[in-house]
Amino acid sequence: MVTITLVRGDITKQSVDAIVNAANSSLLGGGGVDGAIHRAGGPEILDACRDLRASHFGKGLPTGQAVATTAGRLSAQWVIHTVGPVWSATEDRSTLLASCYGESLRVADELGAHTIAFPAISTGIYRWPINDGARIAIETVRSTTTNVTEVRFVLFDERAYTAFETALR
Ligand code: AR6
Repeated sequence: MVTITLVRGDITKQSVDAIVNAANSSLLGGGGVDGAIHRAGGPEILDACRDLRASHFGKGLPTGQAVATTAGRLSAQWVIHTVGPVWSATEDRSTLLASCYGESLRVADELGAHTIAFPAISTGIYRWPINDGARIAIETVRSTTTNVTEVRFVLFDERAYTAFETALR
């Protein structure tokens, strides 16, 4: 059974087997949690991402999918990059957001990762409303069959932490 834990803080500081990055399709870095992970993990992560672009993901990583690289200098062993959907008021993209969590857990299982830390995917630069983003995250993890034993949500601010606390109840 998977245990869900909530932590307020910086995902790059977590000691877990795998850290999930809220990336973009280019896999070549960006702001938010993506920028923080590349800064803290160092150039090895970007090198691995460039290799992925040169091989399997020539057109980039599609929204809702996930792929792993080294975690460079981070204490985690792997970074699992996933691309969340940009929030849309006119189109329901929640299946894609759920897919980010489900696919990341599938990749974690492939790697043999037992502990994994997620940020609140899409709820920053991609503007997904935090309460709905938290609900989708918790529901998806709860309904996914996985060998992962701990899923840790690392929430950057009080508002995100409260949203996840509410979704967990
Ligand atoms: N640790 C944990 N959570 C964080 C951290 C951190 N160090 N930094 C920010 N957050 P975002 P998105 C929270 O914008 O919405 C990038 O440019 C933040 O408060 O990082 O999926 C990518 O390259 C928010 O709750 O990701 C893409 O272009 C959550 O992490 C785009 O942003 C996600 O915010 C992806 O946008």
